[in-house]
Amino acid sequence: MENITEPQVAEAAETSASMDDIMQKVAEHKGCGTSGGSGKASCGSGAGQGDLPTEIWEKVKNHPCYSEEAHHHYARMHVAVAPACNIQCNYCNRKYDCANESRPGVVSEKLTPEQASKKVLAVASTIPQMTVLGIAGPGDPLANPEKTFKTFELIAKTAPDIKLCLSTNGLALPDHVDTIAGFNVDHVTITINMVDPEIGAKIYPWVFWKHKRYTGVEAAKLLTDRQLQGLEMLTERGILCKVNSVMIPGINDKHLVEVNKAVKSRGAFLHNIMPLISSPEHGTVFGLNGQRGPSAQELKALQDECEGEMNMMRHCRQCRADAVGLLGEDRSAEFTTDKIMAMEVNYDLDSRKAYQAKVEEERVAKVAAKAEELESLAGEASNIKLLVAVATKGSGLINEHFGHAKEFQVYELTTGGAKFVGHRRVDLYCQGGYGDEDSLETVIRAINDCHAVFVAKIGGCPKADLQRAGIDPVDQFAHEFIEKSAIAWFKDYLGKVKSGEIEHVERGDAEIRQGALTAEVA
Ligand code: CLF
Ligand code: SF4
Repeated sequence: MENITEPQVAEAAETSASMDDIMQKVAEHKGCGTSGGSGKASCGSGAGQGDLPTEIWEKVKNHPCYSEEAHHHYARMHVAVAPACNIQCNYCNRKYDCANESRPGVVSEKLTPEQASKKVLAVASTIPQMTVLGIAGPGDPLANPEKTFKTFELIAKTAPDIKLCLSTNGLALPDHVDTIAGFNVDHVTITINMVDPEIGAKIYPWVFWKHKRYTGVEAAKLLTDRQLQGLEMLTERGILCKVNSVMIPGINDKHLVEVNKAVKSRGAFLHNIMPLISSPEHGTVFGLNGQRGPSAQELKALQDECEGEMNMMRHCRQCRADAVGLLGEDRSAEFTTDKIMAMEVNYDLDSRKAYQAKVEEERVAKVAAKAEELESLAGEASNIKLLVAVATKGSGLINEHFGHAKEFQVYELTTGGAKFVGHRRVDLYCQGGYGDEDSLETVIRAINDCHAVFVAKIGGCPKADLQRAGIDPVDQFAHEFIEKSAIAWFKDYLGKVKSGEIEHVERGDAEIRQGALTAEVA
C-alpha cells in the first residue's frame, strides 16, 4: 500500500459525517432476521425499508446488488484494475476474469487506476443512474492493494456521490480492513464456499500467503480462518458484507447451509448463492473433470432453505470484471479504453441528482401499483405456488420483446403476492429478423419450470411452441409494471382453476445456461 498515506486514509474517514453512528447501527443489525419481527424479509432482496434502520436503508436502497428492488432502476460498473490472484479455485481459469463474481470465459480489458478513474467519470456522465463502482477482478482486488486503493482514492475525489464496493476471496482481507474503512467503502463481498477445510481442499488446490504456497487441507484451513476473521472485522466496523458462495453439487451444496449459519452469526448482511458454471471449453479443473453445476430448481431449493436463516440475493448476474450498466444488461463495449480516452466527460452532479429523483418517483409508483393489485388478492385462499418468467429491459416494466430477451426474470406467485426469485439467461431467439428454432428450445429449457412468460410482444411461431410446451405466453400487459401485472394474471389463473376451466399442474425443472455472456461489440 505504498500509494496510500495515513493522512489520506484519515481524510477519507473524516468526510463521512456521521459514519460512526451509522456503522454502529449496521453492526448492531447483525444480519437479517435477527433484529426482531420479520426483519429478514426487509433486507437485500426486499422491496422496501421494512425494519431496516434508515441509515442502513440509505446505504442499500440505491445499490443494485444489495437491494433487489434497486436493481431494476440503478446501475453499477466495475473497473478491471486488479489482475493478480493469491489463491487457485478449481472453477477458475486464469485466462479469464475471477469467477467468484464473473461468469467463467469472460476476459476484461485491464486498466490503470488513472484510466479507471477516467472511465468512471465517462460512465457517470453517460449513465446517470450508475450509483456504484465495484472492483471485482479480473484477479483479487486485495492481491493488488496498491492499484485497488489508488483507484478508490482517485474516484472518491472526483466523483464523491458514487458508492465504492469491493469483492474479494478474503485471504488478504484482515490486513486491509482498516484501509477499506478509511476509504469509506460501504460494501464488501467475500466469496466463502466452505467453513470445513476438508471440503475446501476439494475446491482450492493452493493458496499463496506470506511468500509461501500452501496446499490441501492446510491451505483451505488458512483460507477459511482468514475469511471469517475478515468478515468479523468488517462487520465490527459497520461495513455491510455480502457473502458469495458457488454451489458445487456433490461437493459443497449441502454444506452451504452450514456456511450460511456461520456467516450470518458473524454479521453478514446478505448471502448470494451462485450456480457453478463449468463448461469444458472454459478449461477449468471442474469443467474438465465433468463436475456439473446445479439445475434451476436445485439452486432455488437451497436458496429457499437458507432464506429461513437470512436474506438471500437472487438477482446476481455473475458480472464481468469490467461490467457496466443495469444488472442483466452489458454496456461494457461502449466504454473501451479507446472510446473513453476520446470521450468528452461532463460530470454534472446536479443533473445526476435530478435524474435519480425521477427514478425515485418511478419506483414509488411501481410499489404503489403492486400494493393496489395485491389488495385485490386479499381473501383468496389457495395453496397454489407457481413461477412466471418476465422479459424486461428494466424500470420494473414488462418492456422487452420475447425475441430480443437475453434473460428472463423469474417471479414466484402465491396469494401473498409476487416475489422475485431469480433470472435465467438465454440465447437470443430473434436473429436479425428471423426466429432461431434451436434458441427457442434453449429458451424453453431455461424457463421450463414456469407456467407463463410475460412479454411486451411475441410472434405467432414462438407463441405456439411455448403453448405446446405448457407455458402461457402473456402479452396483454405490455409496458405495465411487472408485479402488478403478475398478480392480476395470477388472480385470473386462480379463478379459472376454481371454476374448473383449467387444471393446475406442477411444472418440471429448468436448466441454467452454462455459456458466458459477452457484450455485443458496438
Ligand atoms: Fe460489483 Fe459485486 Fe459490488 Fe455488485 S457486482 S463488486 S456487489 S457492485 Fe452484484 Fe455482479 Fe452479482 Fe457481484 S450482480 S456479480 S453481486
Ligand atoms: Fe480465480 Fe477469483 Fe479464485 Fe482467484 S479468487 S482463483 S481469480 S476465481
